[in-house]
Amino acid sequence: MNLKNKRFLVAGLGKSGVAAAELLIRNKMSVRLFDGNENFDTGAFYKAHPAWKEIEIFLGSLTEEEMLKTDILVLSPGIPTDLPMVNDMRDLGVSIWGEIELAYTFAKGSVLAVTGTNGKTTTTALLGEILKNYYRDVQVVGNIGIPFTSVAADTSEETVIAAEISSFQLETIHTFAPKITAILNITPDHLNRHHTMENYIAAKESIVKNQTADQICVLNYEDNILRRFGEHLHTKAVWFSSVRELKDGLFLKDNVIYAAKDGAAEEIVKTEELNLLGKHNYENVMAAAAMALGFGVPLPDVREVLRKFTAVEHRIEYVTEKRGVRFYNDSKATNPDAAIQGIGAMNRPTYLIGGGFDKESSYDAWIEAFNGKVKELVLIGDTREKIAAAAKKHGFYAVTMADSMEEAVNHCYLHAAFGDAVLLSPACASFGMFVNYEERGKIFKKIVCDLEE
Ligand code: UMA
Repeated sequence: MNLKNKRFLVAGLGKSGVAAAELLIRNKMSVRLFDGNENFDTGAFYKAHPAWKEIEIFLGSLTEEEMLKTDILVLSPGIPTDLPMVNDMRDLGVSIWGEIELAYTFAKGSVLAVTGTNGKTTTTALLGEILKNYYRDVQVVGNIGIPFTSVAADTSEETVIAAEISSFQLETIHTFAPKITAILNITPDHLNRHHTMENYIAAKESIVKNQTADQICVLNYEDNILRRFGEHLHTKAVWFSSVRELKDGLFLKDNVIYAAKDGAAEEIVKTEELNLLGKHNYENVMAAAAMALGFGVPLPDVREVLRKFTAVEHRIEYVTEKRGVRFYNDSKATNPDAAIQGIGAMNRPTYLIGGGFDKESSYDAWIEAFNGKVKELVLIGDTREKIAAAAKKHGFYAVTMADSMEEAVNHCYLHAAFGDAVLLSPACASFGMFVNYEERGKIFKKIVCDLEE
């Protein structure tokens, strides 16, 4: 598409919007900015971007006249695609692009893209490390926290890009065509945004839509949704399984991860050689390895990085041990399914800190997964009553309410015995109490580190 005379409006002035605007400005495009927050501090924004003084910023809403001055609306991932303003602009013939689509249009090189409900950050980070160990020019971008647009202008045909792509970002792709994709798992999440599970699944599965028949999509054989999806896939499915031996694909058996081709299996790595814990992490390892191998990284080079890689911050991250109590930060568990993996990875009696912003999730499966491991559930945030009621329903009564993270951590430390674990694995978003899950995790770690020995 010739973008020469297109007029862009970038909506959302967080990380993605700023990076998208920067890319457009660098390419001398016509750009205006918008944020739905009427109280957005434009003074501070212009101060942080002195060269953008001439660029108009609209706040709160847009008149039809302003909408008509736009050819392409670049949406930040956090902005729902069915907002009245977005619908109106679509009806007026404005193209709706996500920040990922914009980045892809300007970027060169090969994209390897990871999506899924849980595990995408670990898998993308690991894939990025494997690629960096083998290729000269590698970028790791996307939902992991680095907008794709922030690196797009620095890419060349040789650049290899590992991209973590969320369902929000997939809703607004058009030509985005990764060479290799992976969908790790699909379980209910973000239903407040996507409204139905069908919409959420469709968003995730659309990651393959521009792939060609000879390109690879890595899929989890043990995920029922993905198994069905893989049967009708127009690209090549490469399966991984943490449960059964596969004739073709990657699998975990007797604590060893293998890669199999036509029934002949070759060892990739033993789980004891990894610095990652839990079955879900072995699945992440298999997905990252399958993507790298599929892209052409030789097995010994993949293996070398697998043995070195350590956990991603906020994902079942070991913090410290105090008086024999081990603390783990799993703040990234922003939904019940991720939190099920968090508690699943614990091998000690656990004080579990949960709760936060309500994404209309059901907490039943999470509570069922406690499996006798949880000594006490300490709840914070808006969802605490709802979770407590679900716990009661499942016969789990050891529930305590806390008004802050500090109160929750102190309570756990006071009651935990030598050999116990304290796990922050909220099963909820951080919104309302913290800026994001990273801040929640950092505050948790700071409180833990400040505890008296
Ligand atoms: N805004 C509006 N209207 C709205 C909603 C938001 O104008 O209806 C404005 C806000 O006022 C704010 C800006 O949009 O000024 C924020 O934009 P954003 O929410 O898209 O956040 P970014 O800072 O651009 O971060 C986004 C991703 N955020 C979301 O998807 C919510 C980050 O993922 C990502 O790391 C970053 O782009 C870089 O690519 C975070 C996330 O929570 C980690 N992702 C979800 C998840 O992992 O579960 C999908």
